Amino acid sequence: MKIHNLPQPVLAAVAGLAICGSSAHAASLSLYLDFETDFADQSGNGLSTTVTGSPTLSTSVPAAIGSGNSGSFDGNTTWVDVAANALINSNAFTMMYFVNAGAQNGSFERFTSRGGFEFDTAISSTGQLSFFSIGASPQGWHNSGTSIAVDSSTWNHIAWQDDGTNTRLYVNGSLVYTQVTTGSLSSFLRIGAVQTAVGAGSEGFLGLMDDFAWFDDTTDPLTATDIAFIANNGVAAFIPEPSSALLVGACGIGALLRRRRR
Ligand SMILES: [Ca+2]
Repeated sequence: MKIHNLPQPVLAAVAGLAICGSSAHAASLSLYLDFETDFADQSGNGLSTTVTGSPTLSTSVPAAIGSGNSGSFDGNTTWVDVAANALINSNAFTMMYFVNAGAQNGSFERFTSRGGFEFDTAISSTGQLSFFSIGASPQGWHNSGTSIAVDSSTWNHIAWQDDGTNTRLYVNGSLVYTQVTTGSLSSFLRIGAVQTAVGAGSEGFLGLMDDFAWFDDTTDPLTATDIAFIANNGVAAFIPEPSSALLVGACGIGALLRRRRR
């Protein structure tokens, strides 16, 4: 069957996929927490998550998303563990989230951590975005030389992209820092706390998070344009849900209508 013989709704869906350009990236989405109704993986891959404590849902969300809920972590007793999984171990990946960090909570308030200090991301006590690098060389915190401070009283989109050689930091869609790193990932991922024992003042995340996503960049890495798009529109706008034929169709129909108006 030739493509122009397809029924209109199918054509619209095909056009939507092609024009929205998201089908390839849907395949590379390894893990996605949208914090709408719970703290489970919404990527479709069914990665196992375990909630500790009682993180809550907040109606405060990034302007880029505009509605729904975010996850609220208390800094001491609440976090979400994602069990070790090959889908979050690739050498090339992008991990991203919106955060509203609020007041600092310890030296390196962890947005995320991995078992064995494989890779931690945080905000320092002086409000600088920081990460504990992947692998053994050069291992340690990277923050003091970067002076990448964010306004912790509001929402910011933070993306960490690693191509196997460099870790790059994007803030609100702009590349702000690059650091050579080596090493690999294999352990569990923790969202909202340091991977070791936590307690009062022990560097957990005190604030709000929304649209946490992990992309496997092995075959189709996110571009700077992709990252900026998500920072401005959220993950769901970048990757329509596979089951949302209506949304995909609407995207395609919208594009067709725009074409006809020209
Ligand atoms: Ca949300």
